[in-house]
Amino acid sequence: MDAFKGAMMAWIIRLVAVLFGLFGLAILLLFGPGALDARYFNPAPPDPALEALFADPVEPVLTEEGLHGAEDLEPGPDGRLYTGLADGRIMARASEGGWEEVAHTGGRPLGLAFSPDGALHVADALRGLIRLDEGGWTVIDEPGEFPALVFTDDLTILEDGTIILTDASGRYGYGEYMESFWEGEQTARILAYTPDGTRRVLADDLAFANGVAHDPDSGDVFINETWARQVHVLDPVTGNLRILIDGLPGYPDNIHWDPEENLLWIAMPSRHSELMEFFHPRPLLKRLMRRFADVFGEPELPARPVMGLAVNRLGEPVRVLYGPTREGELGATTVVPWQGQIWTGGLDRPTVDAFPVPPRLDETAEE
Ligand SMILES: [Ca+2]
Repeated sequence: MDAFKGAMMAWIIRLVAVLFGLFGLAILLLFGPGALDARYFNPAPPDPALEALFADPVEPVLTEEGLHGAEDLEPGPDGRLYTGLADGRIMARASEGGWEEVAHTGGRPLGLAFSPDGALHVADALRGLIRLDEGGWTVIDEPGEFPALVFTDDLTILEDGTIILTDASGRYGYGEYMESFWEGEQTARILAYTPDGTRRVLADDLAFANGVAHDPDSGDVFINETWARQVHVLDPVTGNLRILIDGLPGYPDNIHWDPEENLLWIAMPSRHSELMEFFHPRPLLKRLMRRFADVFGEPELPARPVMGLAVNRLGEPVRVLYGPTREGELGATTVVPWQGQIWTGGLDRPTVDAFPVPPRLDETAEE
């Protein structure tokens, strides 16, 4: 009997040791060195009615080469179309065609905007918020460690000269956006710079605030949260946010106000990832998934066709731009109407493309 008791005790001790070992391993995987700092994040699922709009792809009518990384396109006060490239060049295109280098930021230009006095301003991921004058570039706000600018992304300039800027993350800079996405971190800020030199945080704790634009007639400022797949209307005085459109089928990047039609064009460089969004509200599981991906490779990313959605002031869809899905191609981060066509470029696309203006959804419905 004593021999049996002894064997039983030894067995229990081994079981407890194994359980402790497994528990220790789980703690190490979840919280040990290199663990993903996953945050709880639970964005609204894509709206099926919005997803259904992206069904019939159209081909571009123009594809212009040699323009790698045209992250943002911006019509200038001189009638030309402007963009910044991955190598730092600022390019301009006249309506009759042909791109010309007009400046070089020495960094990585992302969002472009012109102030009421006609000066080009750039949200440069490496140089911060900069302005081009006759004498060259002036740095308005430098990048650095948070609370300095970390991921200077996009800007719009109001009629009174106030610059509204997005800093997409307080934790990750340019080239690290997938880390921000994995974590589901929400440290983006909207900053306002008034002409008297005051810098103010208008809104913070956002899930990768990226595109910003404004409607000069209503004074509304629009900003988006890329990971939350939503666009907000921002009060530029109080910083108050209200949702303009939610449940987008992809991750919004740059947005552009079209004053001729009073529409906000939203570029979505990627469809939403069902896998990642399953894990976002389950941070412990996501930490384990990150370990799994470290060993077995990254999960496949969703398709990245050109996707643009134009909505009115009520957030109702009015026009949809949907390009072909091509193997290995990355999506469009900017979708802008210019000279009777819709122009697109992308953070990591080699070309700038022009598409025919898609029909209005309200007209299609009446047919
Ligand atoms: Ca952007």
